[in-house]
Amino acid sequence: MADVANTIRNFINGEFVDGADEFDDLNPVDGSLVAKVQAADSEIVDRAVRAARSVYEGPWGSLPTPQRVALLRRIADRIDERFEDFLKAEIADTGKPEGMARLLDVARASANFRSFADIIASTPLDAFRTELGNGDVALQYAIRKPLGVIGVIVPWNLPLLLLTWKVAPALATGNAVVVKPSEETPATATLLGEVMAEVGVPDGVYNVVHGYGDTGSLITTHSGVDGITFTGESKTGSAIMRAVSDRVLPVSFELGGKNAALVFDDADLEKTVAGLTRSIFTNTGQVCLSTERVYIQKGIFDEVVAGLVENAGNLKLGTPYAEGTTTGPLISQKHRDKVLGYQRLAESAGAQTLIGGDIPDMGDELSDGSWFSPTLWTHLLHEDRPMREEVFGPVAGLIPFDTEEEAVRLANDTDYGLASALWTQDVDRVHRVAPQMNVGLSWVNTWYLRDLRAPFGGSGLSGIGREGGTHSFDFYTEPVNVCIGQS
Ligand code: 6OD
Repeated sequence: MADVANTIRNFINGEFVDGADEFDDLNPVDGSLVAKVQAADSEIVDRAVRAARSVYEGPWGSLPTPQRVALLRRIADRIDERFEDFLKAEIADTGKPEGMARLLDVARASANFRSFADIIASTPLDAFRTELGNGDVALQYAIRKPLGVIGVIVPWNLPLLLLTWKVAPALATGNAVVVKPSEETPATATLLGEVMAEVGVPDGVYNVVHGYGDTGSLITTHSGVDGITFTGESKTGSAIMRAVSDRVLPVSFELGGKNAALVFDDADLEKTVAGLTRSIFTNTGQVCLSTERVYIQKGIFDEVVAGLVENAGNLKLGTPYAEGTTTGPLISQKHRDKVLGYQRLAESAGAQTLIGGDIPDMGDELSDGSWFSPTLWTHLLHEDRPMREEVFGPVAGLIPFDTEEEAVRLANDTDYGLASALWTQDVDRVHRVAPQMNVGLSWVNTWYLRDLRAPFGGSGLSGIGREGGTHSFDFYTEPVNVCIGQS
């Protein structure tokens, strides 16, 4: 098994490249050093973009689809062969429980490549036979050209999963990419560079540059980049939009969420409480889809709250490989301070903290980790900041409601629009309420159930565009409609 490298380098044109500067990659479990990371400066980003453009304009952009499909499948197979390397690297960077990283993060990396290989191999062209009034006909068909060089900027919560979710469709459609992983989680994007080289992806198709937000800006302002796909904070999405506005570049954004769950009094309470627990606390609440607002119909409020408190109390905070660990640390002490700030805000707004709200004592060895206890609040108002702003931690506010109309109004009264979950057994209610939710993902009696062919994304501050299946191709390609008349 390859060790997690002590030095993480940029990957440009098929080679690992030192940076101008270096920064520390820390393990959030105990604050220990995972690696020194070589940061890219403008010269290195420029090399990456030039390498991508050169291979895109060379053979890669016009490689026949079956050859790209074969390469994508080889990438997927090689990720599976190096599964344990990816697992180890992802866990060192994020501190997440091994079971979760195994089942979700790394498994989804190869699934993303396989899925987009299947989809591009089987996606038909749009074609129309147009009948003209004079008896002539025309044939129209739209070919999809790659955008060219795509900047891929991805976050730290599901680093490999979200990276491959974007790189797979980008490569499937013939683009070359310049990736910037989060400074918190640089390892797996770099390992993927090794895989690309091992399976014969042409040099320059996949490039990785490391650094903080200023490195991201070097990508978004580079004149050789043709589009930006980004997952992360809404305010960074706004900054990227400003950066690309002069060139009117296409963007695909999946941003924050302040996702609501609506629990109706006809719900199956056992399944609902289990589902809510998952949707609030999975990945220590660091998923853009996490539920942070729970509206519960008054008649069942106390029972649901009691169930949630019991489940939260049964979560086991611990190190990634320890038996029974369900919940890891937050990504960094800086992020932990932000979550703690919302706890203070909630307290000053009159919240009752039913459980958690503090930094747990994890013992001396883990005292430099970024731990935060699973937390539930009641007695907040819908208007209070902790109920309106994304916290991105293991927290949720629980609020009672009377009527369906009130619940829908409260859920939709937000600047975000990513995901919601209804918990009810009334099918008529499902048909009535699910489409009323102003979100891209309206779950019913489930949460984070994904089919990679389905459209994924949100509206408002939650983003622009949808990725998933052929929806991804709407961003990663530019259609050219060919119209053939009669000669
Ligand atoms: O599962 C996915 O494909 C996906 N895009 C998840 C996004 C999670 C955001 O934190």
